[in-house]
Amino acid sequence: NCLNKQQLLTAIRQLQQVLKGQETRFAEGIRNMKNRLAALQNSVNRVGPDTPPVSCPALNAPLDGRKFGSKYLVDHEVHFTCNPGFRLVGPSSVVCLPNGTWTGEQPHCRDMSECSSQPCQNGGTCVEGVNQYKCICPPGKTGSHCQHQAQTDVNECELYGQEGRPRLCMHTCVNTPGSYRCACPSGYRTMADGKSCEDVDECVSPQHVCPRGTMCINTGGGFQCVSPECPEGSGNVSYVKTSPFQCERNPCPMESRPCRHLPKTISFHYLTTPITLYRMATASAPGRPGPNSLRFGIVGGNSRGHFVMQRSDRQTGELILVQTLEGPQTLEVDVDMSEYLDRSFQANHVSKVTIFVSPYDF
Ligand SMILES: [Ca+2]
Repeated sequence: NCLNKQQLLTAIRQLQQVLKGQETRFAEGIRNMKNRLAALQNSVNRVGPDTPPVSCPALNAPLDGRKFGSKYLVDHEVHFTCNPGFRLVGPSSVVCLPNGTWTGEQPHCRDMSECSSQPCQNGGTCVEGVNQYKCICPPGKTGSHCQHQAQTDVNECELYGQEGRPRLCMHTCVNTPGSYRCACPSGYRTMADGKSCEDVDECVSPQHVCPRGTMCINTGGGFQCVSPECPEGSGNVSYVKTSPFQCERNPCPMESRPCRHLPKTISFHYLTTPITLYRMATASAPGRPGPNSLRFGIVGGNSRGHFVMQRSDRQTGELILVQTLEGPQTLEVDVDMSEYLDRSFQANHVSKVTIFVSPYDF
């Protein structure tokens, strides 16, 4: 049943035509495809800039740790853990944001042994603690990491507080690292030399320190409010206040001897320590002869043993301190001065002296 030559040639021509048709359609298909690609390219170019990325940068597992999650698309999470003996520093999980970034930095794993980072300086020895390490510093070093040069402080207060040495401070010496400072007790201020203490005069302060009707007396370390009162009159004797610190007896009836022996004047004096002394003297009234004899004495108060009254010249008596005073305390002493004319008693005057003794020797 073999084809003859003529039949075979006809079959070959037919097959050639089929192939040519195929070739034409194939070429058409290619052309079509090219046109579509060109159109697509044009439309893509028209869209403009690139659309934002929809995935985040790749992440690595931390050194000495593990990473869970391998999708880096928006809203996907990646988790991290550390191997035993290490702790995570940083977030344990991150999320990919629509802007193509993660919600946090990639964490890392740190050796739980704090001393492994050799935090102690200058040859300090690191000792592991429960939650933190401690540095044991060599001599001459100090600080949490042995980072400071240790100060060798001299306690000036102790040094100069010894017998026979000059005193550094009037009151209290306070040692400070590398130096010292002086402190004053309350009611005193430190003076410009930084060592001496000076009393604060509360009585000159603008706001009223004493209640109405009283007088302010400045004392060492404080102040007192005083209201000197004249003695109550009785019978035909009466006193009148002639100044804030002075009382005078009204004239006595001619024949009243007891009245004449009561003080003609009473004055009030307030002293603060350190006490020098108190002087009492007489002055003659103009046009009238003064007394030609005076007698002084202590007639009252709570401190007779501390003082004596002695004459310093014809007209003056001095109140003299004869015992050491320990403060704080308040002493009162009433000093009397009697005037005589030709050995005949004329009048006497009383000074009521109040002494406020401060607790300090300055
Ligand atoms: Ca004062």
